[in-house]
Amino acid sequence: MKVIDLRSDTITQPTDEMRRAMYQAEVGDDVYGEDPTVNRLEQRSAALLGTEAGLFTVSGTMSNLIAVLTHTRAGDEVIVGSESHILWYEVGGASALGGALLRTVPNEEDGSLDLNHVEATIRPDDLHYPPTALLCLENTHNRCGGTVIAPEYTASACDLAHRHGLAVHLDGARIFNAAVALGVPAARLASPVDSVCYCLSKSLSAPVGSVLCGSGEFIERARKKRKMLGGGMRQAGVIAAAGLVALDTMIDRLPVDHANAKRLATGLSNIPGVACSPEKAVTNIVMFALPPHVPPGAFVDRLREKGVKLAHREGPRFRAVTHRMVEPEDVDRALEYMRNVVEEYGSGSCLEPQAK
Ligand code: TLP
Repeated sequence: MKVIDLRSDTITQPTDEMRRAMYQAEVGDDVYGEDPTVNRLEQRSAALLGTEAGLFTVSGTMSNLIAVLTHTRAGDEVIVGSESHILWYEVGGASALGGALLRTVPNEEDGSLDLNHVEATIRPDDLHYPPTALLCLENTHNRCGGTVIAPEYTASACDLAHRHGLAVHLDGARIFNAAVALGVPAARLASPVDSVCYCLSKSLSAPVGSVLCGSGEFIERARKKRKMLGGGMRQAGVIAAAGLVALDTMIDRLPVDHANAKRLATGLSNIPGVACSPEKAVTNIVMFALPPHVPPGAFVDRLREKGVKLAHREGPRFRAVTHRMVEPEDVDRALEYMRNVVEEYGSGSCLEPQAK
């Protein structure tokens, strides 16, 4: 029986075409700038995001960390959303390795930050204060449920930040999902920011990698930070080749994942007691909450026994992510199992599954 893995789009595996390209990749030592396949991926990425240059990195986490290290000095303050990936899931690297103070502004439901709140958070010039140097945005927004922020918002946020002398970094791990959902080129979402990264190994299905993009001068400095972190990868064309195939073949199919997420969210909203808003599932991430009487751990275990893997968030909250390896019939099967497990726990009168 096929395992339906809804934990993340990071679990997607390379296609045959990617594996062939990896085998045939022309390579060189990328630390000398001599890997033609990496160079092509970096140039292609920069062109897609409308920037001057790109830098191939190991992961989204490394791209975000390099961005923080390049934009700031130790002791600078960085404004991030309260639900941002940088804050929650990057092991505090910006602080531990970059000496950055992460200052949070609450994320709005759509993943944006209230710009009045951002402005009030920027430190004035005062002997006692650390300088605020960077604002980080995220699009699509992971913890907000794959939500998208419009180019107009990003432009206003950048205007504000630049007026106060801050740089702006966009964590665009899933920026192509956002671009497809909004019907705009990814370059439009990235054009006002000072740096942007996207991931090849999520909904684009490549096995490894992320690309950080920005001005030529920024990327030159970022390249040195990557080397400092041990991220100089030598014959990295072997993995960059899969990234190039991902850009050629995976962006146009993202609407399929979005339709599957909508199908899943709609089905979940029809299970009595489950809280899910289909209108919020605009890309490939679905957030939902179980009724209070269904124990989250048992829910995960029961579904796993049936071949469905899910990511538990906090309390009753769950995340399900659609991707290339999930078909509409998988969504329907997962929904059927989820409904069965919720129904086994009855309507909340007891904590154990009711006997059949
Ligand atoms: N997110 C992963 C986990 O770390 C939670 C996932 O399964 O969604 N920015 C954003 C918005 C991300 O969602 C992720 C990955 C990253 C950065 C980091 O990318 P990697 O995992 O390549 O370091």
